[in-house]
Formats: sequence, structure tokens, C-alpha cells
Amino acid sequence: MHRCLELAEEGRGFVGNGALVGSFLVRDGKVKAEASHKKFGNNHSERELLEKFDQEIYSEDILYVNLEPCCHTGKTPPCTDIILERGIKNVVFGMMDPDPRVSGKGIEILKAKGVNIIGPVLRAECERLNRGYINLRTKGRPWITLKKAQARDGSIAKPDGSPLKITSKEQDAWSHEWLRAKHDAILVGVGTITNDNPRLTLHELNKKFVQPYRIILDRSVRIPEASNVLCDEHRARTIVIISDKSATSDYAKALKEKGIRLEGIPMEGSNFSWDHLWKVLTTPKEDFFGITSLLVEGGSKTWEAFHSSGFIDEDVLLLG
Ligand code: AOF
Ligand code: ZN
Repeated sequence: MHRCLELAEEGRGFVGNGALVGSFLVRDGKVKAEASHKKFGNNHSERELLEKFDQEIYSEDILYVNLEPCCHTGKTPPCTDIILERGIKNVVFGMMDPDPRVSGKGIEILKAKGVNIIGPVLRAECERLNRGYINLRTKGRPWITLKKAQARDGSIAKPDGSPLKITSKEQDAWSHEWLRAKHDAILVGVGTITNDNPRLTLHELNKKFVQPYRIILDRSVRIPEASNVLCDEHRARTIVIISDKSATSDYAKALKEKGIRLEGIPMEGSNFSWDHLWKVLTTPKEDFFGITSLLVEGGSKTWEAFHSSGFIDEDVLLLG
């Protein structure tokens, strides 16, 4: 199952609002073929595996997969169909699929056709890997991690408000690898952009990872045109969330004409309407396939908005 999870990671950053899934086929204790769900809309992992492995299937062969095989026709036909068509007799799975179109039915169908099923196996680890996907299917919103860096005296900036280097190199490397690279998007308020002009990218050492989306909350479209997130090579992976009222401003129109992604969302008091925000962030649109996890990096107003909303799933404090 650990191997399934490694394979599933191949889809990170590509599967949009879908699940991370890896699978492989074992014969006589040896792995015969491996596959993963590589991209939104592409073959699911099991179909990819069984299309690739075109040899005869034996009754002792075992299929391992970290998610219950699906039984519905979405963008691709049901995985249960190809498992049965190919004559797989043994399936080991990691966790149930929280998608209401599946949720146990995939396993039932296979069992009813005489397939031996073992699972859930390593359920906690499987659910941890797909925590974003689970949140989206069960709560209608992404998994939200809040990251805060704070000096030991409690300060987060210099007294005049200018940026203060708080974290060590080691802490930065850790948070790039374990926070940024493990979330589909990084979110900050526009104040962070105007104060620090961060790039919000992954370090060079993380080249094998996909650049997470950069989500900027900017109700009145204050983001400077020259900011790094709008000008660097990853600018197509920046989404600026503005109020629906600001969407008609000349500046918003000018940014849109430059190809910058702006999304107008209604306000509820001083916050964006959360429901609208989740909808925009998790619904596929053109070449954006949706996200399932969000790393909130600041600043203090944004932290406060998320804290008071009660939407935080995980809180990470780096003390420098
Ligand atoms: C599997 N194996 O590799 C994946 C599964 O939009 P679609 O058609 O890709 O369907 C998405 C749903 O399919 C998703 O919510 C989940 O139920 C299942 N994903 N299932 O057996 C896979 N990616
Ligand atoms: Zn499937």
C-alpha cells in the first residue's frame, strides 16, 4: 500500500479536484505492472494499469490500489468494469471512496461478482494522502492548513511593518517540501504582496514538484501590476480573488486583458463569501481543474479571517 501511495503522488498538482490514486499488479510476489491516475480527465489508475498490462490475468494475481475502485461513469468508464472484464480475482484496497457515487458500491459490486477483497489496508495513511479530496467530497471545501512564522518574542514583522526574516534555512526547506509542495495552492492576502512581494514558489531543490497555484485575496484590486506573482514564469498559476463589485473597475479589466486570472466573488461583511470562494477554487474551468488543498500563509488579517471562520484543518507555527 505504501507503494500505491508513492505512485499516487505522481498525480499531485495534475488531478485537479480528483483523487490521488496509484495501483499495481502482483503475481507470485512480484510486481508485474504499475500505474497511477496522472491527470484530471485521464484514465483512472486501475484502467491505466490494466490497459498497459495486456497479458492474460491469472486467478492468483492481486491488484493493489489505495482507493476503492469506482463504479460510476464520469469522464471515464467505471474501474469495476475493467477489473471484472479482465478477470481480476483479488483486490487489496486502502480506503473507501467518499464520493457518493461510489462510497462502498464499488466494493459491493466486486464482491457480488466473486472477487476476493481485502481492505481497508493502511487506511489512516491513505486518508492522510487524500485529505484534500476527502474534504472536498464530504465538506465541499479544500483541506486548509494555516502556516505562520513568528519570532520567539511574538513579532511577525519589524516595528515599522517591514518584513522580518524569521525562519531558518532548514525551516524554509522543510516548509517548502512538506507544506508548499503538498498543497495545491498557497493563499495570501494582498497586503503580503504589497509588503513583501513574495514569489510563493517552490525552491530549486523541489523541481520535481509542480508549482502550486497562488491565490491572492484582494477585494478592491490593489495588487501591483509589477508584483512577482503576476510577472514571473508561473503567472498562469496565480488567481486573484476580487469582490464582484470591483470586477468592473478599469484596473480589473486591464489586468484581465493582460491575461491575469481574476475571479469576482460577493462579499459577506468584511470577508469574501466562503461558499463562493470554495466554489471558484474547486470547480474546473478551462485549463484550471480545481484544487483540494490550500496553504494559508498570511498575513495577520488573512490568518484572522480563517481562524474566526473555523475552517482550519491544520495549524503550523514555525518559531524563529
Ligand atoms: C478510481 N481510481 O484512479 C480515481 C478514482 O471525474 P472522473 O470521471 O475522473 O471521476 C472522479 C471520481 O472518480 C472521483 O470522485 C472518485 O470517485 C473516482 N476516482 N477512482 O477507482 C482512480 N481517480
Ligand atoms: Zn475509476
